Amino acid sequence: MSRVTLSRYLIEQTRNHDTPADLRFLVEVVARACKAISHAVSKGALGGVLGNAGTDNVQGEAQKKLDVISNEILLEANEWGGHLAAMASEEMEEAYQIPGRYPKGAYLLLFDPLDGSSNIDVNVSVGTIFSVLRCPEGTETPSEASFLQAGTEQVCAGYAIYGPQTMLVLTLGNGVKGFTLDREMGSFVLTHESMTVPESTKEFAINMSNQRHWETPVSRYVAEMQAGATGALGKDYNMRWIASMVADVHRILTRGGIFMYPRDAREPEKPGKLRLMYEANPMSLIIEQAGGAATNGHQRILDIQPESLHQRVAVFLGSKEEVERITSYHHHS
Ligand code: AHM
Ligand code: MG
Repeated sequence: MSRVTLSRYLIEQTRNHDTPADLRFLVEVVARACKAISHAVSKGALGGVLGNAGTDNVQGEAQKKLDVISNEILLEANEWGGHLAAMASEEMEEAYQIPGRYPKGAYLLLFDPLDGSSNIDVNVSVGTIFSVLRCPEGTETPSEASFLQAGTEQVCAGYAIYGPQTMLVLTLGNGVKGFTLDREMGSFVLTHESMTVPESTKEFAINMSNQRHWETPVSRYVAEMQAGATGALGKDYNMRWIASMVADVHRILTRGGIFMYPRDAREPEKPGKLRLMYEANPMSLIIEQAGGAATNGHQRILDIQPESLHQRVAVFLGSKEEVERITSYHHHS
């Protein structure tokens, strides 16, 4: 059987599911940028790309060289094609306007250029997460407000994972497809036709070192999982924490599980560590499209009305049964 490349898949999407041609082009350009990031990441010490850039981003986090390089690659790849009205990134405080010398398009692109970057120097999987929204009609110069749309408005979401293999995982709103990068050919090839999250699981992911800062529902739930087969949940659980959301989510899309980054009492004014618009929303759309669920403990993440570009949110996502359980614990505490 002939191989289905990303390009062919996207053309067939246009033909059979009315995916607009400019959205198709947008995804191709993002995928091309991800190939370039994959190449830079894979060079490691040989490319002189490891270590800190010596700067902080808008969240006050030290930027790695590869955070900055990945951000540049995505901006440069996407600014000239005429498919975007503006971009927003974890690494930039304000929206990035398309330079006046290029035409503007109908979409807004948001991304975390290199998620899990604390893992770069130790050679563990990292990734790029992206989300696509429509630019509100009649917007001359998109402002922060143009981006503040609920996750349900996303027309496309995806991530690239740079691990033993580089993969692109994508949803255009009709299921989740996985493409593996064929490095010799330089193309993404459809290898995972329909990625689904099993409804129940025996695996959880959370940073246990923050246990003393958790709220009651999370403490109760994790204690029940740790109690094992003789406890309230009646089964033995396994735990994994990669500290790279793309890698944790990728595992959940492959064999199920629940991922949690709860609200944290250390910084009460910040509801969680992860960012709503370019981490939680795209991952939630992918997880829901794969049959899983995603909430902030109280409501569906995709229903949250964003209030700012870099807003943080508590995240519980993965196998439906477990996400429903931890959400119900929040409702009854
Ligand atoms: P980043 O976007 O700065 O890399 O931060 C997000 C990452 C996620 O990939 C991961 O789930 C989390 O931070 C790990 O946090 P911690 O180091 O607190 O375990
Ligand atoms: Mg991130």
